[in-house]
Amino acid sequence: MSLRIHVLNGPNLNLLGTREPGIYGTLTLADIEARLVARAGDRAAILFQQSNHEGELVTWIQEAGQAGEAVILNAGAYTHTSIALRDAITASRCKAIEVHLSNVHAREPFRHRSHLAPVVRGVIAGFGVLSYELALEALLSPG
Ligand code: CA2
Repeated sequence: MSLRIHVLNGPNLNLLGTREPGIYGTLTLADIEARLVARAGDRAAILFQQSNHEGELVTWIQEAGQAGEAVILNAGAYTHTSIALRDAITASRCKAIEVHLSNVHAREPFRHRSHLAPVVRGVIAGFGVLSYELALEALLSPG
């Protein structure tokens, strides 16, 4: 299996499945990883990580970009605040898709702005774990 896809998760997503099920559902991050690994099958290796630290996410994006490998990125609240993550995507020429479990546009106004959206391939939001799976399919689609 030669294709490697990094799935990077930002702050507080380690709490998934334990709180706020009305917004984020009942699946844990480990459940999401298992769904992606199963869906990818032998089409790609899924490298799944979570960090509460902005700089660690920057480093992982740089590493993926330098390796020419794609990223599915749920940057959590950093989506709405982080110029550093945006610069990392741009500078490393990382092929990234931004995903969100919730429909951020149906929520508070501060969640409507993404610093990442202008520099990623696309944005998928509002479909729970399916947001990640749709991003995976987009990366695996030819053309
Ligand atoms: O909908 C998404 O995936 C978000 O990226 C989730 C972030 C939020 O800041 C974004 O606006 C949208 C929050 C992740 C925190 O996840 C929690 C999970 C369980 C309990 C509390 C927080």
